[in-house]
Amino acid sequence: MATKARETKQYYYIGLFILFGLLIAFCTSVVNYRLELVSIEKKLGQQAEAVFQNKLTDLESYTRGLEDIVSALRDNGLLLDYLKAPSPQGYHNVCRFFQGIALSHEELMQVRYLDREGREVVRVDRDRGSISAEIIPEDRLQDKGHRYYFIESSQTQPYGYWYSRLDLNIENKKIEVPYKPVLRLASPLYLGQQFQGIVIINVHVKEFLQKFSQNSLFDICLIDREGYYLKAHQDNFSWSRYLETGFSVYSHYPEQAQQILFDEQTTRLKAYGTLFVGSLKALLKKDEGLLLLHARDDAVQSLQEERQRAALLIVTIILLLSIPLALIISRGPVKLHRKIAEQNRALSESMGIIDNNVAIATLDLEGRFKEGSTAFARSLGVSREQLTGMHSDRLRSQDLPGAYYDDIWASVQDSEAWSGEVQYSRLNGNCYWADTLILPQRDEDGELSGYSAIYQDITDKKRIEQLSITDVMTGLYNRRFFNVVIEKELNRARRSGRYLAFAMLDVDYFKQYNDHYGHQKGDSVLQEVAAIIAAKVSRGSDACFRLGGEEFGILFTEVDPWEAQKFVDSIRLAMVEKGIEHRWSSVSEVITVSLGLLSVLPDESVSVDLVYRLADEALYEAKESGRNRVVARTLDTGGRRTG
Ligand code: GH3
Ligand code: MG
Ligand code: MG
Repeated sequence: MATKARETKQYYYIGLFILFGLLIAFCTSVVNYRLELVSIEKKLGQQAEAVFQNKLTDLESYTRGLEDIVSALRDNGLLLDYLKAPSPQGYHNVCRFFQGIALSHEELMQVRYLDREGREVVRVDRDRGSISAEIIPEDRLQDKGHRYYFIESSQTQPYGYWYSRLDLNIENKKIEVPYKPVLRLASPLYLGQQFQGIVIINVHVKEFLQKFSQNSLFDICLIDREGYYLKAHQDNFSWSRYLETGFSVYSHYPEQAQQILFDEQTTRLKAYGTLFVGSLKALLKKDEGLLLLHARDDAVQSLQEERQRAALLIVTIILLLSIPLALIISRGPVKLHRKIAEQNRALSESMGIIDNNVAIATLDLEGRFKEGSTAFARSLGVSREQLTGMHSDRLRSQDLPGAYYDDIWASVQDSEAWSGEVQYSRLNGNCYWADTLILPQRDEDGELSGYSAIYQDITDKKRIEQLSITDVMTGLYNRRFFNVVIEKELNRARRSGRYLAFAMLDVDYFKQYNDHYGHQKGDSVLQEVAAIIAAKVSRGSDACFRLGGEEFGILFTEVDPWEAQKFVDSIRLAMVEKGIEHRWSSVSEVITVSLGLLSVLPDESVSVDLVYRLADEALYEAKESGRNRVVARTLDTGGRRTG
């Protein structure tokens, strides 16, 4: 049973430690998760920045490639020769060169040279992906002098480049379907200081934009400065300005739109939660567009999952660590617990032994029992519950004066501890003697708060003691006890300066009584005599003894020898009054007694023997002078004897 309990306790501690580990793991995971959430945004920001820079590079190298094409057309010798000295052969050569260039780049839709008035001079058209490029014959060449691209590009500085807006190709004043996103790039041509015309290419940018807007982490959109989509990751949003679909940052990001469009744009990305915005101003010359990078939900989720997996891993590691750790750590408390349990058991065993065998009790300041041991309750014949709250005065013996107990309490309150043999009365009236130790109890401030008492039952000892000092036949104290008491009383009288009175009593003609009435009747006479003496001697300080045979002793303190004599004589008279027939007595019809009394005011010189002898002499005199009388003597400290 005990082993099982111990094991349970061990599991309890192990469980507790694991729980503790779990709690820590949980807390760190929560903290970690919170931190990770912040770092997800941070990480997204970093990735967006990287993607953005990549895209800028892509765009830059793309436009540089286009510029290279334009510069190759503009600066080539065939065109310059033709302009300096026009000839049909020169024109043909230029056309073939332009055709060659057009065929060399898939995305070129149109390659032209316009003269200073804006008339098309050389024009090569090519359908995207087609293996042929058509040189447009002179009769189909048009005048583009009024078109915005000619006007704007012709005003560009020499060797500079002009970019058109990014828009959809229009064929016969209608947006060509399928949509063809087109970018025009032109450069003016000078001979010396003389403006000659422009070289212009139409680039089909669909494929480039397709690639440009692709990314695994972000949905990438290009918008113009009004917030309309140029190229969106979802095709139906694209070209919203031209198709008038109404899609814009206002419809997709109503809360951030204002900020996105009107915040000052720098080359760095700006974050709006999981949306990042960067400016393409430096590259898209005409379209001061913005690049939107919106973190894809699946990308964010996979980042979060990655974090969750990390958190889970931490929890698992902590758990795995905490189990063996818990096992190791819990050993200490388990051992400690066992030790404490063992000691508790030993202690409660001891307490049980004490409770059952030692009579102890605590009392309040009024003398009421607060608590008492089983042994104490048992010795009083009550239950522990009955004892609690009971006043200790209920244990006072009726045979003793109240002052006897009051004195004890007075000295307990005066001193640190009190001990002594005390006679109590059990609740059923039986006598209970206890060697009593009373200790005051003090509270934290040192104030008296009550008492604790230890009682050792000495009733039996007292009974034996009583027996050893009692005369069996008469119930009075015996001669042996007289010897002890007289010594003490003599000392006490020496200290107090009060008279000690000692009377010796002897039955008159008792031999005759025995002879005629029988020994048994003689015994009962002696018992009667004892009863009469005992009834007279009732004060606590007085005592009477059977000194031997039909001789009795009475010890009492009396201030006045005359009073002492009167008292002793009252005993003699009580004996006569008792009227026990004694026809063989020479002094009376009834039993009479003679008494010798000594009242002594003793000093050191007065011995027990002297007291005894003088009292005996007085008794002898009482006998000699006729019996049934008292002869009194007084001895004061000077040793004077008076009759
Ligand atoms: P006196 O008046 O001089 O004292 O004469 P007395 O006969 O009383 O004196 P004595 O000393 O000669 O006799 C004492 C008698 O007391 C002797 C004895 O038989 C009797 N006696 C002593 N002890 C006991 C006792 O315990 N029981 C009985 N029944 N008699 C006792
Ligand atoms: Mg005698
Ligand atoms: Mg006698």
